[in-house]
Amino acid sequence: MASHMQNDSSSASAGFQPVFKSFATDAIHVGSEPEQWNSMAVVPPISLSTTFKQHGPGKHAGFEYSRSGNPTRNCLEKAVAALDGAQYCLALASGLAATLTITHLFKAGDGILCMNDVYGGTNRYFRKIAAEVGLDVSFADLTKLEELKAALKPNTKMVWIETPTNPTMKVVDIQGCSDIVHEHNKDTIVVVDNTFMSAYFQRPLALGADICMYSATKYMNGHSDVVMGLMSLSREDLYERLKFLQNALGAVPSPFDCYMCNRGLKTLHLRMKQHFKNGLAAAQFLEADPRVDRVIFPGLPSHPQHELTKRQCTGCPGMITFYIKGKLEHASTFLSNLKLFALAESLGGYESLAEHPAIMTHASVPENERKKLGISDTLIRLSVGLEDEEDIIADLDQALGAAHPKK
Ligand code: P1T
Repeated sequence: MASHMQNDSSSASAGFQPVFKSFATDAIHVGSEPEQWNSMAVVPPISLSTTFKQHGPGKHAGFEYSRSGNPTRNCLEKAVAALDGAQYCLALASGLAATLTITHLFKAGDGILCMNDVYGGTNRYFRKIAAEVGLDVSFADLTKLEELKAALKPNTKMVWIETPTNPTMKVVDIQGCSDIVHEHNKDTIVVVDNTFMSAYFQRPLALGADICMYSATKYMNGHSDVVMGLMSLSREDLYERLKFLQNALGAVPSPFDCYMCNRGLKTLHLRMKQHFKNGLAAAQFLEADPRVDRVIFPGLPSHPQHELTKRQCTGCPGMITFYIKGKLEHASTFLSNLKLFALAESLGGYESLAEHPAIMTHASVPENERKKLGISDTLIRLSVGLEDEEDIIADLDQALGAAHPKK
């Protein structure tokens, strides 16, 4: 792996894998080559045309109709493929559109094994839609490789990993899982939802996964102004089938959104380094605070899979989950009193956000499941943004003060 990487001297990333070689250069240049346009535009134009003139029937210059292919989408897909160390990338209309497009690879009776803690909408899609059209959906704690081994069945066609998980920040061993799954059946695909880590901190394909997918709505775009999904892969047969599905299902993003996301990628490396720095500072502050029960941040030595995180990632994003001391009313008071953090769903933008998973993003997960996973009334999720570290910590401090006033 070392030959693909270069060193990063920042102290936050000490002990983690070195950053991927030429990441920033690729983010800025791959797919944006001026020579592809007659105008030699340095910034890729937004190609809004839905259709493309043909020289003769079936004789086109690479594009026919904007659902099947679009020049601005092409630029984005090339850039993301490079950042994931992949041959190919496909952009979809949302993270969930990417999930459903991938799931359309399968038919009734095929098995899908999913990590038990995943984004609430992913859980809802597999349980309420995929299962109801006849897919055999099951869930297991994939942090335990023995549990994965026991859960694989002869009909298992896809294993769905999210790491770190949303919202309880469990870290799954991608290489360990991929080896077991491919040994069980080399045709069973391993998909990693890489939304939390982004391409900057984790390369699932290099760790044996078949598809790396994202809600690009989060860190990849990074500015909370685009809803989009992405998937990267290197297997040509899978790519051909997924490209067919991208067009045939039609859940594609607009050229404007592709332009925006590609623009966001140009600063991914800078943003992620700062998210890590601010996230670590906030996590350390919370961990030392007596008004907090427990902090879950894979960049802290107290995280149960901190060593694994250092082995498989180049750093950590600004995602922190913590349990506030007390009951639901303490969590509510904390969230209602934040001033710099906005109380809102989503994550991965430049601005700090906070939310209550049990009531907000994971309300669609059945209550007994939420209990088992630890998504309790006192669990709070933070997406630490790029504001000044002191201001972030001061806001957390004053909101904790509101929830637990000094007697
Ligand atoms: O929202 P959309 O772009 O469709 O992506 C869905 C999705 C997929 N995977 C992960 C890990 C996610 O976090 C999400 C969306 N999550 C939120 C909206 C949230 O607040 O957690």
